[in-house]
Amino acid sequence: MLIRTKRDWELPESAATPESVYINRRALMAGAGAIAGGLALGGAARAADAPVGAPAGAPVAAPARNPAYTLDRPVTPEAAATSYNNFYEFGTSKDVVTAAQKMPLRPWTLRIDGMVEKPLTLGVDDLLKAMPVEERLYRHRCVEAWAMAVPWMGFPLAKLVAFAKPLSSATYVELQTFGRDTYAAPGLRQPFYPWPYVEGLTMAEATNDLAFISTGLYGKPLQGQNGAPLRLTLPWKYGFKSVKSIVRISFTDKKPKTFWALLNADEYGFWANVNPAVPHPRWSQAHERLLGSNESVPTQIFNGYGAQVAGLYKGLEKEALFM
Ligand SMILES: Nc1nc2c(c(=O)[nH]1)N[C@H]1C(S)=C(S)[C@@H](COP(=O)(O)O)O[C@H]1N2
Ligand SMILES: [Mo]
Repeated sequence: MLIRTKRDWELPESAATPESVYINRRALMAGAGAIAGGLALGGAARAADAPVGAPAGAPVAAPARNPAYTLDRPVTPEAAATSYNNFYEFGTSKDVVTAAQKMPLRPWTLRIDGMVEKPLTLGVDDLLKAMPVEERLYRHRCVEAWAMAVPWMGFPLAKLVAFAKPLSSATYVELQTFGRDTYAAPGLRQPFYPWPYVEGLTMAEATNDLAFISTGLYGKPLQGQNGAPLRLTLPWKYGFKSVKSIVRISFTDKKPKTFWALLNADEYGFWANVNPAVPHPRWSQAHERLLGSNESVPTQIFNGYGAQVAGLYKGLEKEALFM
């Protein structure tokens, strides 16, 4: 977001959006109708009981959709959400699919450490067996002013926090993407960036029901480009908080030094709650472009999730709604 000379948000939409996201508008609306009508995603193509460790992108048994999370807009076409991505470990363009899919997703371990009863490293499939997987429809709002609405599979971050048994003195959670010691993704050679990618939340944010760890998308295991096999999903915050391909969760009593805040805290701060009233220094945040249709819609405070999260910021509004 910082060192490229040609930024995609400075280009006309037609130049910024890859061909693959232009899809027939009628097909999009038909798809949305099918979802609203309660048809299972993937329909007949979905295998009834594929193993938990099924390959990325392959259909798996559908977990129940949590009816508490509904959308005010059509579901984004799958082809758009899985081909227009931000994942700087694989390059700064939106086209990271080929590079990201080279990353091996198994074996994959998660390290749980910091202020916990007992530090632990466990395999991702052992973690998944211990977590209650469900499906949720969530909006996603990138700080670059594009947005999508997708069906994630996964489990509440609160369940992972409980599993980790943090000490009562822990006040923050830090989540980290793989570094070169785990997988030498090409973007990690860029010395300008403060690798590894780290994000953080207060304990109150991390245990709010909206905070989610995604393991799948559109009824299939998550693919590399979307942050497989474990990816944070925080629908009320700008997308850069939703750290991908997590290898470590750490508990601390110090505010985490996050990747984008280390680069530019005024533009990409620790809180990063979606707020249409506070423009980015180089563009407005009042509207957002929907991936797939390219429709422009007004941005909502907390990305429309104020009822669930505004209470987290009582008395903190001045900083938590600025950046
Ligand atoms: N490790 C890592 N996580 C990341 C990023 C990244 O570059 N590296 N980009 C973030 C940004 S800016 C956004 S908008 C979302 C994009 O997720 P998507 O590609 O699945 O839509 O991932 C976030 N998580
Ligand atoms: Mo983003």
